[in-house]
Amino acid sequence: MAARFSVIANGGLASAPEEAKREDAPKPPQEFDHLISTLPLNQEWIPIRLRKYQDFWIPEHTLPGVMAMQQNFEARPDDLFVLSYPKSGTTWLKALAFAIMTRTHYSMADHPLLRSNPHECVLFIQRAFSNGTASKLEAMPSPRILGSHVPYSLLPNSMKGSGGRFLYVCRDPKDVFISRWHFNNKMRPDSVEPIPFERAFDLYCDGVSPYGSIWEHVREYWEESLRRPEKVLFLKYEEMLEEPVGTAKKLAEFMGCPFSPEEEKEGVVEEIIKLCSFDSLSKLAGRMTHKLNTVMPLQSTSFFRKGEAGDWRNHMSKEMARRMDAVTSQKLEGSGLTFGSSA
Ligand code: PAP
Repeated sequence: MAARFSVIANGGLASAPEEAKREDAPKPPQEFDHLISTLPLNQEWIPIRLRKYQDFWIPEHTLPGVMAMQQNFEARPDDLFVLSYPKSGTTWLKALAFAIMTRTHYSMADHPLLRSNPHECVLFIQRAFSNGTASKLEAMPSPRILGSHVPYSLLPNSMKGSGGRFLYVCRDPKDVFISRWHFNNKMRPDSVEPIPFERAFDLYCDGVSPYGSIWEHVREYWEESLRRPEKVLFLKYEEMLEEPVGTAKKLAEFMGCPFSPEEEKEGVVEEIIKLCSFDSLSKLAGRMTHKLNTVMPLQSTSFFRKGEAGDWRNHMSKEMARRMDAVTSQKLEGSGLTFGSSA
């Protein structure tokens, strides 16, 4: 069966060091600089500076892109969006969605995911706008697959009303926090002290972390998935780990390209799961191309650490875990959405 989707692997973007050297390198939009400078600022998640914008704390370097995206991004009815709060399983979901959509285009022996970071195969919309490379998105043939960490309420209207489909992945907020903590430390220059763990914990519980309150983020997308289940597929990282085959089939079904009985018999589902697995991608990461963020020094390997559920147990005291669970219960009360508790 021919997959319905065609996707540009590696959006053709130069690597950051090359970009930085070129005088004609794409520039972020400057029209929002003044407005951004007036927004509340938090500088504790070094090296990320956060600005409070429309109730969410957004990384300052991304904000011109988020604002430009809000104004200018034109979604198409057949777009597929991979959406998430950062550190919730984005890289994995991008890999799975990309591999499923394009499965008739590439052989497993010469697959783009063997050499390109999933973030290269599925580009972040806000990053393309902040890098001044949004024209690359427009040039992509339909149907496109694109990603974003932007909260639902901040999305451009064209995305909310486009008829495009959303894949959203969430994860136990305790593990997201631990993953964020490690990730931030990797981004930090050696000369800068890390944010103290307890302080990071307090800020996160108060919703002051990159892309704002995780609870507001997941709640908005969760409610949208209840309103429009045919357009929003809401996934949990922990369930993906437990049920990879069921997840891959659910994704293919939702994306409009279900696995045929022949594909299932031939083991295509298992091949895709293996290609996108943490073991496989983390081993390849050192050799993967990745569009390094122009502001933060990031390696492809930074996106693969442990890839497990429950690592919070190795970092948080019982008291901290109980406190975060209490925030989760309170913030998600009445929504019907729950996460595993520490009890
Ligand atoms: P991003 O928002 O910066 O893209 P994201 O991919 O959402 O990050 O989250 C990274 C987490 O997903 C890491 O979790 P950890 O720190 O607890 O280990 C990373 O290891 C995990 N991860 C990345 N790829 C996979 C994968 N293929 N399978 C399972 N987990 C993965």
